[in-house]
Amino acid sequence: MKFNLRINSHFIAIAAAMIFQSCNNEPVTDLAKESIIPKPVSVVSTGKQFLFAASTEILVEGESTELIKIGKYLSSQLNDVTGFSPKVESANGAPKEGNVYLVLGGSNSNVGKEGYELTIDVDMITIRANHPAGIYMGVQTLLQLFPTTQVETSKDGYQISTGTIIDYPTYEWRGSMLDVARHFFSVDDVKRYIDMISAYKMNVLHLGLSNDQGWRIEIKSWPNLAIHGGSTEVGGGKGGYYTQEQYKEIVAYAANRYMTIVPEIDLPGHINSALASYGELNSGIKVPVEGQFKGPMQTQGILGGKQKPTELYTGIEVGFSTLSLAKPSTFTFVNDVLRELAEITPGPYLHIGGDEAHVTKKEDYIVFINRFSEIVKANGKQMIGWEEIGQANIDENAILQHWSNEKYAQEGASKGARIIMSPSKRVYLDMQYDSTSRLGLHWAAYIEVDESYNWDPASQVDGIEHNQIMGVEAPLWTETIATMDDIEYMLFPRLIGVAEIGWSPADGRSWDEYKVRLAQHGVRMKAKGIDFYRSSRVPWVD
Ligand code: TNX
Repeated sequence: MKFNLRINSHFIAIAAAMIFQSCNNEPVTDLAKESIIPKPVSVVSTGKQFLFAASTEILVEGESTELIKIGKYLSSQLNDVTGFSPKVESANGAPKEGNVYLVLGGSNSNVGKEGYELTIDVDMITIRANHPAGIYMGVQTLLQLFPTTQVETSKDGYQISTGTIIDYPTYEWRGSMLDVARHFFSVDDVKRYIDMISAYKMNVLHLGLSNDQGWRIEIKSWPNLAIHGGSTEVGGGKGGYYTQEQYKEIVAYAANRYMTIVPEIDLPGHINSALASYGELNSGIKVPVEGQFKGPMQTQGILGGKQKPTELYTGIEVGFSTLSLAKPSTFTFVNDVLRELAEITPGPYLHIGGDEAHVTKKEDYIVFINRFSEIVKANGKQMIGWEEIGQANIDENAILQHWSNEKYAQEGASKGARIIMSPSKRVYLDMQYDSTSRLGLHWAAYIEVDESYNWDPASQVDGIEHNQIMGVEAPLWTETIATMDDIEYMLFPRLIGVAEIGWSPADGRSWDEYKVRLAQHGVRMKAKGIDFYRSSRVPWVD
């Protein structure tokens, strides 16, 4: 009796939702027509519908606490868009009909660590993966099959088109970098950043934790780095830094979203915030007065033969500062900083910067990078550096991030390093969209939305092929970016395209097809309060 009642209420709800859908202009009944980004590897539609109703639960296989955690995340995300509060519990044997089922194991082995199979039948939605990360990625896809806001008439439920999606990433590294040194951003801002990029299946957040203008991470053995070196930012604002506890909170937040935090301390250049904090690191440098390179230069760091800290720097132009091989304190400092950073970073990577060391002699630069590489290794991590590290004695243990000079990238690749693609003309999200953009720089290019989408990592640099490329990363340098709204405007919608480049197969990708899917995501961004750039090249639907 009870069973019948359930079936009946399920049936009535389906009928009601069908009436609703037929009044609606364009109901999607074909799973293959959904605007999923990144585009899945394969979508097969079966033309029916699953009703996601107020009674729908999220069931997980067995007693896995990790699956329960992902289930609770899914439930809270669905609560935002449906108003329902799906219960999350163990399926306790075979899952009951009408529910969402999360299950580990038994999926297609092709899908690897982050892939998944999402099967939507009339009776059940199943996400199956080899690893919890894959379940999480499948959840992101499922969320895109729901509307973005609650529709009054859909209180009876939401129709989800049936079919099967088999999906997995092309590249293991799909990331973004946030420069918190030029302008500081709070822990809550970083968490929002993580959520925004994770919705598009990105799995790396690289944090630029130091630069000439600011030092943003507490180092207990050198406390003045954060206290003094973190006390300002570009333009002279108050800056800030993360305590180690706050940094761990960011790392844990990202880990819950299957995202790795990659911390960067920029060495041996871009180091004024440290030189301003500790006189003993100085051998005397010429610093532009008030940050203006065209104006007078002032010698700092040495006064009357005595080592002095430099002034804090709040300008934009860089390339004037360096650590000194001759100073005994230099490697004590580097060892302490990288050791403390490694201790609070569970991920396998430390990024040592290595870019634009214009006032470091080339022979010194090579000695520096070789030493950093040993120190990173001694701390159990793998070294990442910007492409200039290709000049040093690196090998297949190093990872090189290409941004501008293909020669350095090719040199590093020929030594066996793996490559992260961040070509500045395509994915530097601090570049203006066009000459009228209210924010951003344009030294590399103006980058409209189609230009950041229309390229392929595997054919970007001659001689660097697919199997040497770890993936893609879109940096957001923040010289001109000071608020969360600024971040959102520069990131969106370009970041969505970069996420697709990292995840979806290059074959069959085209801007003309992609822009139509992207257009549907305008509503999604709006619903999440993302202040995005409404490019005229995208046929937005609202
Ligand atoms: C170059 S890219 C830099 C950054 C700047 C950026 C501005 C790189 C490795 N160095 O220090 O913030 O340009 O677009």
